[in-house]
Formats: sequence, structure tokens, C-alpha cells
Amino acid sequence: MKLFYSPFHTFIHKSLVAAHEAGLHEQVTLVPTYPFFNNDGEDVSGQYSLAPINPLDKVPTLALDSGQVIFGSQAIIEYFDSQRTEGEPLFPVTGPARFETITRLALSDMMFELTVQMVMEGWYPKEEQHLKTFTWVWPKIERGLAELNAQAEKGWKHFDAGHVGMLQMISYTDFRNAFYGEGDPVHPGFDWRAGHDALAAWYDEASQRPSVTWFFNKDFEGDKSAAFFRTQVNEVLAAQGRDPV
Ligand SMILES: N[C@@H](CCC(=O)N[C@@H](CS)C(=O)NCC(=O)O)C(=O)O
Repeated sequence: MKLFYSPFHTFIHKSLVAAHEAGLHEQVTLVPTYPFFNNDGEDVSGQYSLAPINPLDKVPTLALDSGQVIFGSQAIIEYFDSQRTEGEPLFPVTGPARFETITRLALSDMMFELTVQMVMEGWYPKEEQHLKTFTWVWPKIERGLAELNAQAEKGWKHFDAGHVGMLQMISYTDFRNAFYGEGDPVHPGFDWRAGHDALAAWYDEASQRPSVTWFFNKDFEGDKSAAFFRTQVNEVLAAQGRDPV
């Protein structure tokens, strides 16, 4: 199977964590995919289009050897969890614990996507940015962090899919702060750790899991070229009985 993803090393990818937690990471061919900028900051928009296999043209996208394509990171991590060869399930099977997990995953994912929205708003020249984007997003992020900190104070019994989402969201918050934080019109230099000691302690411990350390803060060593990407997309199309692009 092939996982199309953007290999920024300062980012904890949910799909990679879930693949490793399920014991499947060695069966996954990683295909670097850059929707906007590559690792050198060059604009490579359009050179890595997933549109032929994913109408949303978004990473992450998982393609099975059968040609079936699974996208939406929530669907991808649920797929990995369903195929697990080791460890505890990331999705509790039923009951309140299942819905607590899925809800925490939804909270973290939306906080992540709202942070992406602020990053993209920040790409416009200052005078073209909408202040409202930031003033609308920030209270949600602040309440979300407070909620997750309160949950962390009580503690959790198991590591689950909600935690995978939290790792991604928090690492992206750090990433954004490092690159764009000072330009934020509402919270320049925002420090998510301040006032969230329990959450910070949880993050520091959880980010030591082998499912995180196998890729986090390491440069991707394989082929990152657009040619390799296109070959991989064409293999998916061939498995689907479709013409190459
Ligand atoms: N809900 C999606 C969101 C994924 C997402 O936002 N991906 C961004 C990466 S920053 C992307 O591929 N953007 C490219 C685009 O929208 O054209 C998921 O969780 O998989």
C-alpha cells in the first residue's frame, strides 16, 4: 500500500503513528506529496496533484494494492486500526469510551484544520489578510486546549485515536508558531504550554512513543521527486484499470 503524505519532519503525522501502532508501517510505501511548498520552501503547487485518485486533492491519501483509495485521515487511521497485527485497538469497540475517543479526535482534528486555515490566511500580504479569520479561530483553539488540559489532569487509561489526533494538532501548533507565530495578529508568539501543564506533560511523554519517534524530527531519506510521485499515482491508476496521467 502507498501513503501519500507531506514529509515535513517537524510534524507528527496521524497516519504514520497509526500505521506503526498497528504494526503495519513496514508494509507502507511512503510517497512524499507537496500540495503547496516542498521542504526547501519552493512553491511546487500542481506538480504533486492527487486529483486523479482523490477528488479533494489532499494529503494524506492511502492507496491499497487493490487500487482502493482511502482518504480523510480519520478513515486512514481507522483502516490501519482494523488491520492491526499487534497492540491495543486505537478505537474502543463500543460504549462511552468509543465516543469519547472519536469526539476527542474530532476536536483535535478541527483545531488542527483551523490552525492550517490561519497559516494559509497568513500567506496573504498583511493588508489582504482577514483579521476575522484569526479572531474567529482563536477562541475555539483556546477552549479546545483548556478542555484537553482538563482531561489530561484526570488522565486516560489507554492510548487511543483521540491521542493520535492530539499529537498531530499540538505538533502542528508548534510548527506554526516556529514559522508564522510572530506574524499572528491576535496571539503573536503563542505558547500553548502556558497554563496547560498537564497537557504539556502528556505531550512530552506521548511523543516518546516508538510510533512517533520512528519518523518525527527526522528528514525523509527516500525519493521526494515529482517523477517518483507520478509513477506511484500511475501504479494506483493501473491497479484501478485506468489510463496513466
Ligand atoms: N480532513 C482532512 C484534511 C487534510 C488536509 O487539510 N490536508 C492539507 C494539508 S495541509 C492539504 O492536503 N491541502 C491541500 C489542498 O487543500 O489543496 C484530513 O484529515 O485528512
